Parts: sequence; structure tokens; C-alpha cells
Amino acid sequence: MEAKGEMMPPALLDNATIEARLKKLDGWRREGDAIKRELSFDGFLDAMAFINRVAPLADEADHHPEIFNVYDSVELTLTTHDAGGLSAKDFDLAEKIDGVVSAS
Ligand code: H2B
Repeated sequence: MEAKGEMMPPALLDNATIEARLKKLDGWRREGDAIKRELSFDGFLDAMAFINRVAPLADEADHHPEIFNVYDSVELTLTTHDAGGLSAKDFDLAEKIDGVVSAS
């Protein structure tokens, strides 16, 4: 088994792939080396419940969004720190998050 510190970072995506995958997402925008989606909910508890539905998906993927909450709003930012930009892991997780949004 590979030690944690020796893992290869995921490959960075090229611009064309980033644009193509972004088009398939729901409400995400690109901001430099990251993609972001802002959501609003019916109050703080619903916003927290959403974050808690995202949490196990993120941990399963070993890929963790930056999460910014103010009362009923949540902004998610995805980037691959290990690779220094956007990788397939960001888009794979964004698709799963979109699934959570559609289901709620
Ligand atoms: N999450 C995100 N968003 N980017 C990363 O590069 C990343 C991560 N790296 N979660 C993972 C954890 C890495 O630190 C571990 C060792 O796999």
C-alpha cells in the first residue's frame, strides 16, 4: 500500500475539458483554478442539512469542498489543492452535489 504522502496528485484538466464539464453542471461557475456554486435555503437549518448531505459524499471521494455559510446561503468551492488546479475529482464531486440539490 502506498503511504499517504506518496500519492500521485490527480491530473489537471485542460481548458477545453474544463469548459465541457462545466456546461454539464448546474449553476457552477469557474473562478480561476476553482469552480463555485452558490445556493440558498429556507433558513439556517436547511442550509446546514444540505452541508451534512454533501459531507459524506466528499469524504467518500476523499475530496473536500471549501464551504462558506452565511445564515441561509451556502457557497461551495471546489479545487484540487494537491494538483494546483481543476481535476476530474472536482467535476465528479460537483455532479454528485448537483444530485443532492435536485433531490432536496
Ligand atoms: N480536497 C480537495 N478539494 N483538494 C485536494 O487536493 C484534496 C482534498 N486532497 N481532500 C486530499 C483531501 C488529500 O489531502 C488527501 C491526502 O488525499
